[in-house]
Amino acid sequence: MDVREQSISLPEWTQIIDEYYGTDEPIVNVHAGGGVYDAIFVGGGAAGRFGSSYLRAMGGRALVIDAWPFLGGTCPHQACVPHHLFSESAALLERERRLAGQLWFRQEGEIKASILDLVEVFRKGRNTAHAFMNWQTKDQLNVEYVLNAPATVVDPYTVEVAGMTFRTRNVVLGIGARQRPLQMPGADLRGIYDFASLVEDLDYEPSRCVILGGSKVAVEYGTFFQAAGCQTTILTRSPLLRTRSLHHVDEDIRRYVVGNMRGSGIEIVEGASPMSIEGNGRVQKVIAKDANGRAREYECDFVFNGTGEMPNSELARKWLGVKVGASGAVLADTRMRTSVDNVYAVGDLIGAPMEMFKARKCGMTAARNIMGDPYEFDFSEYPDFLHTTYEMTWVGLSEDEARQAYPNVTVIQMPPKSVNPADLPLPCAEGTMLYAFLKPELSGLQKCVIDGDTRKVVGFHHVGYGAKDAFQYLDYLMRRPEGITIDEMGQMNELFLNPEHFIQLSRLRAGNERLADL
Ligand code: COM
Repeated sequence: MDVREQSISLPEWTQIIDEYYGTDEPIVNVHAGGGVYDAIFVGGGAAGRFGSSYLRAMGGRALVIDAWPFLGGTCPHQACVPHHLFSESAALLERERRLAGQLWFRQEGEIKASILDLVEVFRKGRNTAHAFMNWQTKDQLNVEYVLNAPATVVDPYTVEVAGMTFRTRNVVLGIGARQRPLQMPGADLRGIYDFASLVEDLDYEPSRCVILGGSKVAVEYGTFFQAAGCQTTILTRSPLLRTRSLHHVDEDIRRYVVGNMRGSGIEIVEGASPMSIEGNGRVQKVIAKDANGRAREYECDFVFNGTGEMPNSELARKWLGVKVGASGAVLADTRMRTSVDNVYAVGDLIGAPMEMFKARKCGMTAARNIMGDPYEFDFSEYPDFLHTTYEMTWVGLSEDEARQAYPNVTVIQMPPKSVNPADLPLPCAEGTMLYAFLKPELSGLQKCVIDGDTRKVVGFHHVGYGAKDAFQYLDYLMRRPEGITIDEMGQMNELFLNPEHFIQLSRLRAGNERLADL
């Protein structure tokens, strides 16, 4: 289908995507007249979409190719968007359960949700986001694309797709990552899912779940399954939320959150080594060694693989011979250049962190460099979040990390360390007001870590709801060369009540010449 000269509405795009999904009919949005592109982006996920748009904005000519009939990649199709739908549902369900029988809340026994129904709601709705991305990229951003057709990169200057050959000055590879498969007896049984196959293939209502792994995905999906009423066990080797990539998670925050996950009924088995999955065609149990080496059995009708993702580097290597690191990620420098001239790699393909901000900014970085602007992107530090029933958000150093780095560390914390959370309804923040009045110990936890000598904030940590937004800007303020001091925080104008009380708490201490904990 040639869409170049057509004006296609959003509902029409939704219909086209529905009809083309699973076919091999390409959707072609290519300007007439041929010519050479500045860059061909292979992969139309976040990195490809933002990279191509940026390149276009800088006056370049970009073509995006994707095997799916839509742009946006796994985020709206299988990853971030369903995860947020499920996590939001988990928070609502958990609130109902924790407050059951009070005010208008139903009795505990009545609270149950169908995982399958919610998956179906997502499947039905996801094409509207896909439609928007196709429409916006063509009609607003004026970027060319060929969709619903896999690309073949012949060399850094030639890409073939759907029987057409395109010439380019550069190739940008953004072909993503996929779930790492389980390697153990029984891994081929029915009833084993991951974040992608859950939304593609689930066709029954799970009632007993075992999660393998302790990744963010394991925690987030485990929380959702439990909240929906599906008894869940997480089998993890490392202590939960103590994997290497989560080193900035503060220990007080971790204990609070993991304690609450246990309080919601999730069984968390740390130090576990899964050995096999057993069943008769379908999963029936997982066998795992516990921390003492004893084999234990966990009955289930649903296994969720949360062991992490691996970059799709095989094709990149086969097409162009780009160098790949030990983790399987394509090696790219801070300008997204690979080992092969005029070949860039972006997004999940270059490894961790497999986060949206990194994907989009990698695409933008490649575009800037291709267009002659030698921009470098360092993503070694960044604000981060994950969902348990709560939203956890953090940026900068944990208290322990700060104490290793600075001799005088001051902490502002709510509730304060010396107070039993059950005795105090604070932080009583936006998003946790009902908890504050009905179950004070669930009102959240906030911590601000300060280098007492320079008075600069070196870490913010939050458990509650709605703080992600603030953390995007706190990250910027904290990471400026001049940083941000507690005194400057205390000068800011808060919109009271808010999800994170850092401004007003800072103001209480900012006047002190010698800082003290709060
Ligand atoms: C986000 C996809 S859902 S993209 O980054 O806007 O392309």
